[in-house]
Amino acid sequence: MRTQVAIIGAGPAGLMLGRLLQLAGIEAVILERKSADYVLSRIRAGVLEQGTADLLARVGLGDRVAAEGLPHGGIDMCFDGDLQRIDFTARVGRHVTVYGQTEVTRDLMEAREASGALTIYEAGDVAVHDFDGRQPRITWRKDGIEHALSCDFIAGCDGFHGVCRASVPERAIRTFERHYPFGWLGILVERPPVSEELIYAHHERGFALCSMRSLTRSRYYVQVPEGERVEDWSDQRFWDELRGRINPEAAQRLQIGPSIEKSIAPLRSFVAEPLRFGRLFLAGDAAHIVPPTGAKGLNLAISDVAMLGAAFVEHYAERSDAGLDAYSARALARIWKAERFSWWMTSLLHTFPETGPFGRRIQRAEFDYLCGSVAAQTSLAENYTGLSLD
Ligand code: FAS
Ligand code: PHB
Repeated sequence: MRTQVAIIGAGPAGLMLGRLLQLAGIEAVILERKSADYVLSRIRAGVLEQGTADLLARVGLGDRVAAEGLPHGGIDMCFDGDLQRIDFTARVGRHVTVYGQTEVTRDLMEAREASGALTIYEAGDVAVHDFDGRQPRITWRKDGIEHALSCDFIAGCDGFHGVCRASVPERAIRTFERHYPFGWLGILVERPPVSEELIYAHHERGFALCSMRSLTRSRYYVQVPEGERVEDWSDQRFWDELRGRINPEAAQRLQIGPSIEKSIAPLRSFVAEPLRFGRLFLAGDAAHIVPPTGAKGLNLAISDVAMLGAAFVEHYAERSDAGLDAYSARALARIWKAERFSWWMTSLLHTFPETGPFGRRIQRAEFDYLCGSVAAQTSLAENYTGLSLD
């Protein structure tokens, strides 16, 4: 088998890249180790930057986002019960859209299937070969048979635990990591959201987030120490803890119910440099991880492949490698700004073992400054709704 671009991973990054290439008439095969149902079963992000929603519309997938997505013109920041709304529309003239990552993935999957482009699910033992030469290859096993695919380029869209970054020689890659001593316990519930917009709450007991998937389905999170087990958290224990961390008015309004999904996600900041190794390119979680506090993970994956897709189109359509040569530096410049914002939001809103009394006063002062400064609110709004690609 042969193709122009082999994409490893059918998450949002791989599927969006496949869509961009297919619309440009560039052949791409996606290899995914899990089943399509498994990929869709993962409950992850919930907020689309305006640039992400705009790109979905540009690739012909804007209808359901427009019909079912919830435009949000701001968020509420809460600190020990005090509330401050950040008005995105007034500050930067942009908004975000609440639309689950699962739905983004579903839209991309269905469009790919309708186009007839090849996605190989349940591809076992995927391996990448000779990406530093001129004839990269992919091998994998399926139904007990070994397969091979030669290609011009490999796009590593296989997430944090994927094979692509792991296949790069240690001497050729540098990684940067910040470990957080806590995780997010998340719950999905078929109840109306507690508030029209998201509430990000700091409390001495820990961070909490009130989010949603629709006007009838809500998503909530509480910060938990690392090592916590989800089986130690009954629904009631979760609701009690959430109520104790958000502002009293919201706690009063909270409609609780049986969880339809409950899981703990670890938090980390991670960046690999560079993002190109000969004919192998990394994008999305294969290249970086952000704590979900800034709602950047999914959106960064999409902006990476928007840049990489344009570079592949330039290579094939204009016979120019300027975009491919510039991809790593260009993507990393935006990735690091998102890492900074996600780290800043996490540092402001979470309790850390080493914070201490001085650290908590600094966090309070940061919140008070945010409440009183249009410049600070504009900065938050600019980052949360998404920086430009350049
Ligand atoms: P993904 O991890 O989504 O996709 C990679 C794909 O590659 C997967 O389908 C995987 O099965 C496949 N793969 C892996 N190894 C392979 C191999 N060897 N061969 C073939 N395929 C392979 N972001 C937010 O913005 N907000 C959130 O609230 C949020 N919550 C999250 C919760 C959790 C538990 C996790 C893990 C992440 C969360 N994220 C969140 C971040 C998340 O949304 C990612 O940023 C997003 O999925 C990145 O998309 P991809 O880069 O496509 O990676
Ligand atoms: C979510 O709805 O899952 C969500 C929203 C905003 C975040 C993180 C998660 O920052």
